[in-house]
Amino acid sequence: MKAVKTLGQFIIEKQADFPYAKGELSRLLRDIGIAAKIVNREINKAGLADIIGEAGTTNIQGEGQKKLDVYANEQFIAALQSGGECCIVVSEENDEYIYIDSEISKNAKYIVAIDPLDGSSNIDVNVGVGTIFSIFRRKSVGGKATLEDVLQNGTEQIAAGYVIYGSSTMMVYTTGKGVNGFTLDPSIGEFCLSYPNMQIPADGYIYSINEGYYTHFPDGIKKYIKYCQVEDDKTRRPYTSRYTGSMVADLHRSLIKGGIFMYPITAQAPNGKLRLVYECNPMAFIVEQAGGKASNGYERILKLDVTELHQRSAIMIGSTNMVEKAEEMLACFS
Ligand code: AHM
Ligand code: MG
Repeated sequence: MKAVKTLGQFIIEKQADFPYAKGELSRLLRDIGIAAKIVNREINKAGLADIIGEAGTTNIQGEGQKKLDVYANEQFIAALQSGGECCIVVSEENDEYIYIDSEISKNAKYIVAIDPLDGSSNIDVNVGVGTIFSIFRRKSVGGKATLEDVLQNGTEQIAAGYVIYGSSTMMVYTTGKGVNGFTLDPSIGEFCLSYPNMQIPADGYIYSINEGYYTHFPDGIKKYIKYCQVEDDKTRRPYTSRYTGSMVADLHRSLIKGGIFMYPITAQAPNGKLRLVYECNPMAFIVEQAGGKASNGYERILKLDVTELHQRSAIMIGSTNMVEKAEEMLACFS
């Protein structure tokens, strides 16, 4: 019988990949895993506990927050605060960065960016949602970590991952040495290694974009959508279209089956909708580590300058050949 490998065991084993590691990153990842289990428990009983619906507050982007957004945000921040490895948390749900000022965190060198509940418009209808996280090492030495420590490019990430609360709950993460996926076994309350060394197929046959905004897309994107829909046996077109409204779910599918996820600029969102720090960079790191590609249509996502906490970016991400084809079509119009 094959032994189950838990997330905790795997993290400890992988610490050997970083010869000078003192276990801090491992502890940080473990803390995120624990918070994810707690959030998962609440999500699973959302309808029962009457915690779905609007929280009555708005986040910095002026979007209504769901109660579970607030709950997940508090839970992850609390886990990071009490773990002692993190000096700053930045969250999609908070206007400013949160400096962790406690005795156990005084030597903490990690910064965590988090989208605590991505795709939260799906909660009311019981469709998959997710958590996305990104981890950096602080650059400054001594004194308090600052905003400059937070505004690092995607290439500086030392780990990133997501949790998908779907038909089963999974945590997928990378520390820059490949991507591994763990499925939560509710009977033992542990994430267990289920997708070792995930590789995204270079070609895919599923495209994922909110086509409701079609008339507002740049011409290159319209051309690519038409390309996906044209019949061609050799390239197995027309492709299938799938869009859940949850980037984590749409990208998780692409990671496993191959595909492209796109959120381009639109007339309403001239810089794109998704956030570079909390959504695009961590997902780009994971997908690149799995052998895929992520760009804003012109440049590699991970190379984009990060100048603001809540900066937005267009994104096309997934199977390399699909992303390159979409880039090629955008280039026709620039
Ligand atoms: P959120 O972080 O506020 O939930 O927004 C991000 C989500 C993504 O998961 C998803 O891909 C996108 O917003 C959907 O937006 P739209 O409804 O405009 O297609
Ligand atoms: Mg989000």
